[in-house]
This record gives sequence, structure tokens and C-alpha cells, in this order.
Amino acid sequence: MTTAVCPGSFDPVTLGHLDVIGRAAALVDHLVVAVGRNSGKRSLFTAVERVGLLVEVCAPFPNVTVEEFDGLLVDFCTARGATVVTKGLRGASDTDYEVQMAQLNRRLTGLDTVFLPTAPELSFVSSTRVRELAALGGELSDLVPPVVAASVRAKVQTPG
Ligand code: COD
Repeated sequence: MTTAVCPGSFDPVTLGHLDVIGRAAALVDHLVVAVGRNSGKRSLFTAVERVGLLVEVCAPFPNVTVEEFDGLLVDFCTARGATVVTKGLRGASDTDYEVQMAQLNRRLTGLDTVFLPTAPELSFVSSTRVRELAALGGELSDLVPPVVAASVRAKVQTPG
């Protein structure tokens, strides 16, 4: 049985993330979506809230589970018996960062990373743009699923 981990901050999960999750889930027996707590990074949603939204939007994928993680990604993968990491790539700036992370993770434990190129129609989508658009009252429906759009709007109106 092949288990893969698809890690991210998912603050919040976007249609770009979801496309990568669905495609990665089709390649393996079990996909663990791993939500980094990122204690050093100020996030819009708590880790528990990010997990909750992911559980809802990943419901169509029966072989996907969602968990929080802290610490090194390679340690989480070892603990879950995962033999591969899956990540999406949007363009050159993602590639520079992600290839370096993949090389470091491979050096640490031999864990390899499989990259899935973004769907062209979703290459402009990022959690940062979602948060920015929401703060300025912009339309979110091309970037996130409806349940996420509603949660982002509620959060921006009532932060904390
Ligand atoms: N289309 C395709 N892919 C996308 C899109 C899109 N529209 N948007 C985002 N993605 C991809 C990103 O390229 C990324 O691969 C992934 O989705 C997650 O993106 P984010 O922004 O939610 O998450 P990040 O990049 O902030 O997540 C960072 C991690 C938590 C994965 C990272 O910090 C980590 O591995 N932390 C653990 C500590 C560790 O082991 N560090 C390494 C050694 S120091």
C-alpha cells in the first residue's frame, strides 16, 4: 500500500490545493493531507479550523485523510509510513523554493517528492490572494470552494 503526504499551510485551502489533492489521491492508496501548524507564522485560521475546512472539501475523495503536524515533515512522513510527498507547482518562484525543500527532505531521510504542475486555469490562485481579496471585499468564488469563501468572509468580518 502506497501512502503519500500532501503538506501545506492551507490558510485557507484553495481550488488550486484541492485540484492537486484530488490528482495526488488518484495516484496512491492513501493520501494524508498534512496541515502545518506553523507556530511562527501568523495565520488567518487556526490549525483546527484549517483541518475542519479541509475535511469538508476533501469529502469526495475516500482515500484522503487530514491531520495537523508540527516539526519536520520527514518525521511526520516516517510516523505515518508515507514513502512520498506530493506537492503542486505553479511557476518559477514555487519551483525554486520547492525543489530546495525536496532536496533537503531527500537528504534527511531519503524521502522523495512528486510534483504535480498546477492546472493552468488555477495557476494564479493562492491562499495569500484569497486573504487579500477577502479583506478588500472581492469575489472569492473563482479561488475557493463555497464553504471556504463563507468561512473566510466570516473570519475577516470577525477576526480572532
Ligand atoms: N496550484 C497548484 N499548487 C498549489 C497552488 C495552486 N494554485 N497553490 C498552492 N499550491 C501548492 C504549493 O506550491 C505548495 O506545494 C502546496 O500547495 C502548499 O501551499 P501552502 O502555501 O498552503 O503551504 P506552504 O508552502 O506554506 O507549506 C509549507 C509547509 C508546511 C509544507 C512547510 O513549511 C513544511 O514542510 N514545514 C515543515 C518543516 C520542515 O520540515 N521544514 C523543512 C526542513 S527545515
